[in-house]
Amino acid sequence: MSDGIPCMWMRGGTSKGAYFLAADLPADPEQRDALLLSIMGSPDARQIDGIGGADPLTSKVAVVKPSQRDDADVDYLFLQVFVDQALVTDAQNCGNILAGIGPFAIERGLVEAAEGTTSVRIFMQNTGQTAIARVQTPAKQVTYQGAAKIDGVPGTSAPVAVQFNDIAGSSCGALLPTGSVKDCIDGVDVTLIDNGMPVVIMRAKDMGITGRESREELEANESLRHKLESIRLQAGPKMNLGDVTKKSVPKMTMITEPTQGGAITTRTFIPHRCHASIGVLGAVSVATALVLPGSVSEGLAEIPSGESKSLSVEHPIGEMTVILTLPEQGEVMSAAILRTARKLFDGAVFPHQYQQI
Ligand code: NQM
Repeated sequence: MSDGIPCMWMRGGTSKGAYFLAADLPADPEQRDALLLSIMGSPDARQIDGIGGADPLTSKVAVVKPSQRDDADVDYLFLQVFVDQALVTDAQNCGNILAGIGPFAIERGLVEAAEGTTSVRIFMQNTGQTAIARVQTPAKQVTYQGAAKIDGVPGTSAPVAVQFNDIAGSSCGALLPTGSVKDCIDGVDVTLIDNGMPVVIMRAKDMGITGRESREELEANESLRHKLESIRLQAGPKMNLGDVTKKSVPKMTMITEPTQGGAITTRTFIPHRCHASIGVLGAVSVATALVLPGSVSEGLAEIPSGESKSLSVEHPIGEMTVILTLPEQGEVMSAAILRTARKLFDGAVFPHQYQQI
């Protein structure tokens, strides 16, 4: 402990987190979670005594190890460390932190770099599915420099293309866990969907907002937050997620017509803070709902034609493009997104003390 714990601090997409090798953390989940709370500085709204950034989007952890599976190179476990509660949850996946897994695995010697581009097959332990990340490795070294731009991150970086196959029902067991494309909770029409992330989708106007408000404006809207939480707590069991009181799923996305030439405009609570943009797998689930006849997006979304659909999901600070391939009507076979990642710091982290949870 006096030497600290090896840790790489990385930006993955529009999130930031601590990346660890599984071998460097306690194997016992309770001890591990207590250690991670201490490392991040939780529970404390400012996370002042830890490395967390006082926001759910910067209080994230990736635990990585070599995979024993034939279809994967590494296993990735995502852990959300709550900021102001002594809670660590593995009940959700994270597609943004996922963007840093390929570079991290190569840098730590778990995957050998190829000349040019290295494909890293990642088993996502949280949901039991795999993703393929394509990492730029000129001269067999990871590079973070490049021309790719994603909204929510200033400047440009090397692209990390991430492809997901077969992520429907990742946490809920089915793409539409209630068997229906539209349900009604508290008098509000909802589409309950899971294509990589459990999401409750509602029309913004049904929630009494325009859907174009800023993150700050929405977070200040107490009555909206109350309505969202009531719907979320009822949606959890319907989505086979059980009691979601202490879980960070399902995500709550309110939609309205696109304003920047995209497919839809979104505002998402994750679930108690409003997302600065939108999560990766959250966006994949929302994009998927857009192509399902009868979902709450009907009449709002702009859908391009063709088998491979590029769907721009607008969010408070730009957009995220999701490419869906639908070989058969209504059946989404694969999803792909473009992300970037960057190593920010590599060293050792010194937890203050283990906290009891
Ligand atoms: O949906 C935030 C993020 C995420 C999750 C959240 C994510 C995803 O932006 O795959 O990336 O929804 O809690 O990192």
